[in-house]
Amino acid sequence: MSDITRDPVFGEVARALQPRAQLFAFAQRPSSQGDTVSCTFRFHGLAPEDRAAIEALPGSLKARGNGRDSVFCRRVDLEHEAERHSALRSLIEVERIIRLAIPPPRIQGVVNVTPDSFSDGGRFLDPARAIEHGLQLVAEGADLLDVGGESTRPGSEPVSLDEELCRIKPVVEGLARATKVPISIDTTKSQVARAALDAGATIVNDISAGRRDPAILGVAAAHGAGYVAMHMRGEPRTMQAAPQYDDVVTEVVEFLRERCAVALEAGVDRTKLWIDPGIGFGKSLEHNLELLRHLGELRSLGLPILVGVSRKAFIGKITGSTSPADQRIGGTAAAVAMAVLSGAEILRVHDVAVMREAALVARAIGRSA
Ligand code: HH2
Repeated sequence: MSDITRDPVFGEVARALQPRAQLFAFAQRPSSQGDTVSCTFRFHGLAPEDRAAIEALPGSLKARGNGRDSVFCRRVDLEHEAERHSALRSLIEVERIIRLAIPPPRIQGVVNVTPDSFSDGGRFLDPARAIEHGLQLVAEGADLLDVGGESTRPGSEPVSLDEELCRIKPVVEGLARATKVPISIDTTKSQVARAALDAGATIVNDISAGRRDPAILGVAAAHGAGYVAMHMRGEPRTMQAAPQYDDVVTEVVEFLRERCAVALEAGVDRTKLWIDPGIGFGKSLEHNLELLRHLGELRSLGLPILVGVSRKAFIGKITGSTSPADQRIGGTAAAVAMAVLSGAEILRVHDVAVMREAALVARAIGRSA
């Protein structure tokens, strides 16, 4: 077995296909006519029309698949110049199809109505200031707003129901009156979700994926609301105490698969269901990087991917900077751009104008004409 990225002919194309495609075999077999190589790519979450387009390519890769993943393989006689060229041409075409499938990014602006959020705690606790801030994010290009009344930063203490209701209700009401941009409510409590949906929110963003208060799923379903299921290991208060995984990517995918099945069972509309790997929620630096590197694997669930990297601690760990969290703008932009290229569709951010720019440029570079 040799590494295709080192092959002079296929290497460049194979590198360009990653991270949206995963090469998992490039076997070389000697034959009487010369060396025959067999290259195999696996693509996650390809839309049926993209898969059909790849299968229809002339002299193309043969496809097999298990319904979620599409596997393409092709045997090439390295001595045979024409065959080498046709294999390369089909890989280039595959790359074009994959790139065209990068979804347009949507920017979700964060409105934290809390005294203790990790990067902007206390700045928007006053409802009028929170509404003003939300409208400023809309002016900067936010496609949706995420209102939250409970900090979930590592080590944070839970907030009482009354306190959370009191924080978010006037803000959701005020924003829903003032803007047509959809509003999500960032909560794990069914009563808070219901109050926010009654006040004009249309999406429930639940970092516990329905485990803290299972009734939240029924509330989202009854309102015909959108629902974000996020992965978290443990609880915010303790989640960063030495999180352990055997294989973080597979475990997150399996967790989300299971929680989405529960949400659908409770009546949540599949077309309004989103998934989120939960960057920073019960994950070490290496776990976060591994998830961002292999974000494409979440596409196997066939649902839009939301990613929240904005200003998070892993960025400070990488840069070694001791500056306050709200200055992690360059690192956030880099992570947003990479997430877009890996297929993230909704980017949850604090700095809307800058991250919208980063996301749009990343997509334009990622797509080939
Ligand atoms: N991150 C935070 C809060 N809610 N929701 C989703 N779906 N995904 C995330 O990554 C996510 C989230 C943490 O960020 P922030 O709201 O700014 O901080 P705090 O929890 O301290 O209020």
